[in-house]
Amino acid sequence: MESQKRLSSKTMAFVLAGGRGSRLKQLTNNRVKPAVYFGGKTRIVDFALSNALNSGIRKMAIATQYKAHSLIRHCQRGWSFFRAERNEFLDILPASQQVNEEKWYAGTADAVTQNIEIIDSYGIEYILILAGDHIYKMDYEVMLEEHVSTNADVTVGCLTVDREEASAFGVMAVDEELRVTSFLEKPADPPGMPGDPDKTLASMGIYVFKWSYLRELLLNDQELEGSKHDFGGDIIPYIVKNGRAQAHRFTESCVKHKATAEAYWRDVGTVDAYWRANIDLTNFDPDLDLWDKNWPIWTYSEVAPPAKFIHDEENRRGHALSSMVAGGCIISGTEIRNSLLFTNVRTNSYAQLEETVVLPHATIGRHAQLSKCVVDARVIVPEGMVVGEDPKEDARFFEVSKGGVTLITQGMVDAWSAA
Ligand code: ADQ
Ligand code: ADP
Repeated sequence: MESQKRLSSKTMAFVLAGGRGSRLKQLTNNRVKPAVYFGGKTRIVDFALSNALNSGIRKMAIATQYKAHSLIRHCQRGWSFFRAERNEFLDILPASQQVNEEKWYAGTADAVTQNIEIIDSYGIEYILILAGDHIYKMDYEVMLEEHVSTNADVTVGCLTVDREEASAFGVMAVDEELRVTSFLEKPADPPGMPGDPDKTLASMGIYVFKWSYLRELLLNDQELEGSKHDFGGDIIPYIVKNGRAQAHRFTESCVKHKATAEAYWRDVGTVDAYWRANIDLTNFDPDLDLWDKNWPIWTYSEVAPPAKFIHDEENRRGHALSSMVAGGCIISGTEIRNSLLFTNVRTNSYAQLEETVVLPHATIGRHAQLSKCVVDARVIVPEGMVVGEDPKEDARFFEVSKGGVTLITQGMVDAWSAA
């Protein structure tokens, strides 16, 4: 019977993946933020896509714009298992000047508007707008059910954040029934919550709409003078004033591995937050459980043999303590602590890694010592390079964050070598 069908089967997930993520500095020089590696095997976008898949959604599209090659290649390799004959798919929608030859995607809403005809052809009833750049596990079916039962025009996913961080978010006030009564996009001085002045209710940037409703609104928005065609800046505030916007609390739908775990959601938009979230995975009991068989994070992963740890010829032990080491790595005579190594990393004798994230295919030379670093993919760290002991010296060549994390790219290493 149609009425008993899960709502996810009538829904498409539309993933916004066009924004660069410039606060990740040189990590997004050549790839957009959703394509940045996270967690040893996966990329950031895999979390939103896996949530959609695990929630039962089988129709997905990704809108891309900035430096999309790495993201498109990843999706083609890792997310191509949908079956067209069952009307399942993941469509990649590059900004291709669909409606107007002078126009790329202006704002996030415009990324949907420019694909209206394509979305019409999917025959869906609901559309779930997602951002491709957050790390979290969430069952979207719960949010869809709330959307339908409250009869809202839009349902906005929300969570509480510290008031001092809230100016990076859409900030809202709600009544007892969670109806949104005001919405301010990135206010300079965000209001606190009633009864909890140090916290603010923030939008996660994810929204559910009935497609027919959003479609009309988008066409209307095209005509509105002054609109930047942005969900957070224009569309949501418009509905709060002229329609019915409901808030959905993330704590109701987040997928936890145990009752006492935190409701985990991270933006990982800065080098500090990115480093912290990766290194936290090496904790004894991390809040983000990548081992949960009931909510797997799907990805494309290179075929590689198991990680190998070797004594070198001078009897130097290659070992990793409280760390995660992906397949294809060869740890030869290196001491590794509280670090995360992605696929196919090579490390050499007398090198030491401490609280360091090493992206795929990087090489760590002999006697190199890295502490609190993020090493970009394919970087060759030369013999004897020491980073993390003298922040002032490090800042001459490398990108040192406010929190004291050093980002190392090949260009920076070349400058260091030339000096
Ligand atoms: P931001 O994340 O700052 O705020 P934005 O920069 O528009 O908003 O990015 C949202 C998503 O859209 C990202 O995944 C980005 O990659 C993508 N994107 C940006 N421009 C795009 C374009 N032109 N085409 C396609 N994709 C694009 C939003 C909301 C806030 C909310 C936060 C939560 O606006 O209200 O609080 O998300 O992080
Ligand atoms: P990924 O992010 O998939 O690991 P890489 O780190 O190899 O990919 O590169 C990031 C992006 O930059 C990719 O889209 C790649 O094609 C592109 N790229 C890498 N090297 C060059 C280059 N020399 N010239 C132009 N584009 C490049």
